[in-house]
Amino acid sequence: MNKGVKLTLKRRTFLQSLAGTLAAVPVAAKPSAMDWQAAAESVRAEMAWAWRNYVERAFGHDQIKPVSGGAEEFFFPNGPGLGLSMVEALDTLYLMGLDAELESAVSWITRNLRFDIDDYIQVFETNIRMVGGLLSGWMATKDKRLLDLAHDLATRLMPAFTKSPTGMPYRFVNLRTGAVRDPVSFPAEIGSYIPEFGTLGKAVGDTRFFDAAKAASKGCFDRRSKLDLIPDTIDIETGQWKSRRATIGPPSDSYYEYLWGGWFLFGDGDLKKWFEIFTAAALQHQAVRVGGRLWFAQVDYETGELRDHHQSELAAFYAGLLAKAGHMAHARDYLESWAVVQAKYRVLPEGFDFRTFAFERATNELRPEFADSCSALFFADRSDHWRELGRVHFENMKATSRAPYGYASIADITTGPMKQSDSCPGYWWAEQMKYYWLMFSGTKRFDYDRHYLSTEGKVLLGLK
Ligand code: DMJ
Repeated sequence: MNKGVKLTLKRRTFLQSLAGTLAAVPVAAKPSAMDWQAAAESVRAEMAWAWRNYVERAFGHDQIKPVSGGAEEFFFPNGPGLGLSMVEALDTLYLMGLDAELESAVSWITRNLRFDIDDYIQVFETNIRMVGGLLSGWMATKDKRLLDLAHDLATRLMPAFTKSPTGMPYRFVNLRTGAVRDPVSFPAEIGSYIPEFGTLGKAVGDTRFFDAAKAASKGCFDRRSKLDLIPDTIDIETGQWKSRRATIGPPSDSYYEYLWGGWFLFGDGDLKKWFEIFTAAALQHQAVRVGGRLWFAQVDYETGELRDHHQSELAAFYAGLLAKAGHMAHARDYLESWAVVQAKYRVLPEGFDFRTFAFERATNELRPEFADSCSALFFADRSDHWRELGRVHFENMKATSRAPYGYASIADITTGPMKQSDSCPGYWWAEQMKYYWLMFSGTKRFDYDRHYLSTEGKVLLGLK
């Protein structure tokens, strides 16, 4: 059994626990007509309902299929399942005071989750989802078995770094043998390790994790152009760029996020400098105004020439990153641009042309980035405006994505009703449900003044 959660439950009755999760911190700067506690309870009720469905129909599998009630795996299509959704959910359950659910998740994980698997796994996704989830789960419960699992898993990822001639990791590693494959990679997949590896390294007293993660990020930084831009594709064996397209969106996005994160968590001055250099370059060369609205375009990394007007939904995270780093004017402007898209379509399209708003992809994979930025701006200035945008996001998601057995991605946002697809990505459990809850609830279990959430929404600092 999970000692950490048991101890937590012993200290509090259920009612104390419930009261303790709500209405503790005055998060709004001024009074508001909105009943935020009711909004928070609605989020919590949806989480508890979705969790019950996952337990009944997909427990231990990576993901529930919310339309049919089946299950599917994310990492290894033919199994084994790694209980991804429950690893993703750990700290969200804790923050919501869903302690019995948390206890059952920890119990399954500690009994069943083992990583001695003779198969290749994607290093980036494994880190942000599984290593990060186990670490924040450990912080929430104090159950050292979760830390041990994170340690074992991250150790199995390490050959992706140590076998690379440049220090930038291979994309896939065999968990049992340490064999590596796929040398053509992307900044996000190369540089999204510092918060998890640094946190783990501190906990187990091993600096090799942080050092490998930082060296990987440096690999991209050192290859920047004279404009301080990097393209989005590279061969990590030769160190040669394989594209000229610089973007703050995918597949580069969390590279920038983690430079800031590494600085914030560990006070590493190099990471701060690299982040500031790249942010100045993005604001100078990629920021574009159309009708007064701010967007971030793709440009040639050496000339700065505009390449296209595509805006990926995933780029919405950048408003939050700008806010965290203190660029509030740009952060506000960029999130307001996204608010216009939300008002127009209810659910953000995966991709569109920012001049015309024409769809490039009319799907939405149950994306959290808009809610992520709403929460980041709300934490920064406590304005109800941002959490109201987040509340609308939540209500729209409820109206369009709620399926018989959980929350579903949208296959087509242009149909009425919107066409759902039979999939619920793991990040749904880690990201938007947590962002809504934190914005609306004022839970005592979170430090609203000093915290760090990873790119996958894992709280690596600030759980109380
Ligand atoms: C999440 O897995 C992470 O936020 C990642 O960095 C990119 N976006 C997805 C969800 O859209």
